[in-house]
Amino acid sequence: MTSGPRQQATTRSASDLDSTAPDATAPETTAPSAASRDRLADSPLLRAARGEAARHTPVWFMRQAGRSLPEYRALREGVAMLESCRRPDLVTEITLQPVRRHGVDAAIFFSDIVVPVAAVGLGIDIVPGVGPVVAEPIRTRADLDRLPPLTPDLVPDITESVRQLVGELGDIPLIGFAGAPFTLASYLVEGGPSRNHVKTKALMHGDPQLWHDLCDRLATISAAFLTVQVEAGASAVQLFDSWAGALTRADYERHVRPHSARVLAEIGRLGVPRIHFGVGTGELLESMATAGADVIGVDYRVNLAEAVTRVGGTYAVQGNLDPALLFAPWEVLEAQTRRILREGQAAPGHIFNLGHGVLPETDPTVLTRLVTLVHELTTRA
Ligand code: 1CP
Repeated sequence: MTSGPRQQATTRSASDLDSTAPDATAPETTAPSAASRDRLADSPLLRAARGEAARHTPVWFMRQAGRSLPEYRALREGVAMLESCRRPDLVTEITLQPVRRHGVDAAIFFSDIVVPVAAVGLGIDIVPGVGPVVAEPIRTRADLDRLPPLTPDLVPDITESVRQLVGELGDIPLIGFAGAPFTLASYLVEGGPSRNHVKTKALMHGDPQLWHDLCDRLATISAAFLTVQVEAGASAVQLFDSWAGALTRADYERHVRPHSARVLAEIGRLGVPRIHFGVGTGELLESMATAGADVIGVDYRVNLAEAVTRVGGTYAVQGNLDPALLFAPWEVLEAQTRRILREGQAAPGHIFNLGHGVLPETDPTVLTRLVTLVHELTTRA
């Protein structure tokens, strides 16, 4: 286990918890102290997400937990992906691994976008080397009955994992997440990962009412999954519409945005910052920005300065280093990081991240070095 500044933070938060323990009725309802809550609200990630100046530019990485870490691979040995997402001991440890190792400014809840649809009873598995695979895809009106609402009693383990994590993390924010309706629908309609989303688009255009009803059910499930995480203590959320970049702007606005907007509106009532991200969404950024998030995630194909302009200069942005550049010489990586940090200054807030997830072959020591660089370059006196 790598020691570092986050080690200290974990120790400090653990003692916070100890100090409140005598008043608590049960360990899982132990509330953090007011001082700890203030430190969390003042964390670089939450400040940047609210568009406020932070003591340094916060940095975390999509897919920071996972196969790039040998300690993750060791823990996952012999445990199926979906099972690992439902075991609080594993979820807590896997979520904390990159925080300890890299000193990132946020943890992202270890789960998967298909966990809530599996929890409502849909037959779905995550096949190694493939991704989510649905035994019987959703393609007819009758199939919608297989997507009932997600109620908290179906995911008590998620509540338990988040509570455990928040206790361990102290003043480091936990980002909860869910898949947006379009990206979830693509897996459910296609039956698995898809390059061209052919069946999904055929349904969207061939039976718009069924499409909307399907997305409506998925929006209800996603909003409920995020609500469970926030109510258990997640202090920000990210809505992943990973494959929205496959759509024209007109189709996105008509068939997709209203459903993502409903998820984001429901979470808005809980008062946590909302990040919205998709891949290949350069042409959609302006439309995505009006879906209701506070922070717009930018994929690596768009120059960050251009992205800030496209979203109107009023939203905080997150991104957007090309994950493939983690394999390039350090000087290249450093120059690109400096450029992105400079360009991010045009936005009210900037959260440094990759433009998509960490690739499994990535050398984790490069990620740690990158976190140090971002902090060094942006720490304010
Ligand atoms: O055994 C393994 O390690 C399987 C790989 C893996 C992991 C580590 C999968 C299968 N899911 C996850 C965890 C995961 N999934 C996280 C938490 C880890 C972190 O970020 O630190 C998150 C946020 C997700 C979200 C997710 N799952 C998305 C949205 C983010 C993105 O990358 O765009 C998507 C599209 C999925 C589906 C999925 N799950 C797994 C895979 C390989 C895929 C993609 C398949 C495809 O290409 O369609």
